[in-house]
Amino acid sequence: MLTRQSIAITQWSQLSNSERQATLDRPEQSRSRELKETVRSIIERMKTEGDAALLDYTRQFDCADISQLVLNGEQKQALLAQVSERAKAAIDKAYDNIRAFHLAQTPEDITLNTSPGVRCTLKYTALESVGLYIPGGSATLPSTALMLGVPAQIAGCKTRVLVTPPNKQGQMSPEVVYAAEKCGIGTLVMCGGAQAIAALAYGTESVPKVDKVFGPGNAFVTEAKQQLSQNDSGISIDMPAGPSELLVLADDTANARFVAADLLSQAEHGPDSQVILVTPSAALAQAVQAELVAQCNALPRVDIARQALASSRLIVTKNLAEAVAVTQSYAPEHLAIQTDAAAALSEQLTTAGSIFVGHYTPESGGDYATGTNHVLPTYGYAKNYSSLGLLDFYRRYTLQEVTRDGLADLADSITTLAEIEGLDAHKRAVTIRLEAQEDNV
Ligand code: HSO
Ligand code: ZN
Repeated sequence: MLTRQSIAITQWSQLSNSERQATLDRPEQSRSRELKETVRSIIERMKTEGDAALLDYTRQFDCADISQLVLNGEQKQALLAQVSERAKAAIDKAYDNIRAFHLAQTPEDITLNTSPGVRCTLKYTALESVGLYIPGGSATLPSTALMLGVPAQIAGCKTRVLVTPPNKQGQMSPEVVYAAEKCGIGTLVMCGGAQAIAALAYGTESVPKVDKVFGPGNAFVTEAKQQLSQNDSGISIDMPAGPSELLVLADDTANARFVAADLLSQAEHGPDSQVILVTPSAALAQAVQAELVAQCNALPRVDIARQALASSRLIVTKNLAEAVAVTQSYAPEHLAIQTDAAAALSEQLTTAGSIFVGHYTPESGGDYATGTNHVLPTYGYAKNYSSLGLLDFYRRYTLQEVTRDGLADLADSITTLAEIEGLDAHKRAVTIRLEAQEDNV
């Protein structure tokens, strides 16, 4: 049972600076030495034992006794046959919107002459092979398969591997398979946890090695992504991940029932999710507090939501400007603005993974179907990381082409800088060319 006492209302003006800091601190992430050591040993074993270790870990951690990791055509068809028409229509609609929004992000190469005879080009090339991690656990997430699969498909990454833990019966979610098929993902693998990330990073007999790993996951997955992106495997990762967060910035025009429903939609993700209301209206804070109790106790996932609400906050500020400042410094993964003139206010709010503008824009809209990506920076990383987009599936590189006249024009700059840096061979690479007869090239 959730009671009003379990969700405190905080008056921002009554807090000292250190109390303010503590109020906005994220809950400690469990990155204990023990967890790091467990992940390190899983990675070590995966590196040498491949599929055998992967099957063994799947038995141990997912309680699924499977003998084959990669779905074959027959298995895919059998799972697809279980997807209802209603589920297909929902996934189709979400797919279309996500595709449209990500297609519009297609990058364009740039070529220009920086000076006469000196031509520079910036090119984008799709990553060759990508691994897409879809968490299992308490919810199956076909929406995450779309968020990762659609941009990988548009970019044209040749090898696209989806990994997700099987249920205890050794099955993959039929809806995840349907979403993956729409995105043309060639390889679907039943494995999860740190062992799945290691399989993608090193490759196994049945899992292709990839260049970059995407997707959210639990503490083991996050730690494995971290370790593998720093060791000899050569993979990169999308972003550091943490528990889901929502901050609602609202004034007295907000509907307390809508606000509470939004806060609960993130709270139900996990006990470590964090949800925050920041408002200059004390009356709204009280109404939301009462609504949270009423709505939470009616949810099937009440136990999870209740635990998340215990570390969540309802903050009352002295005015809207202070509410904006609190929001900017917290840098939430999701920010919902439920105020008068929300669109105008959004111009002042930049440090968030994704912003939901106005009373009729629920956060769950972006989780599923508006078209924006739901893989977003958490834990304050919205200050320096971007929300996932099409560009994350490319890498950029540059070209330059210089004519003899162009080189003559650049010569002083290059040779002088080479002298300053004491790098004579650099200087000679220029002078040797300019001294040569043109027909000696
Ligand atoms: N809110 C989650 C994404 C999600 N919600 C998936 C429902 N399904 C993190 O952005
Ligand atoms: Zn969500």
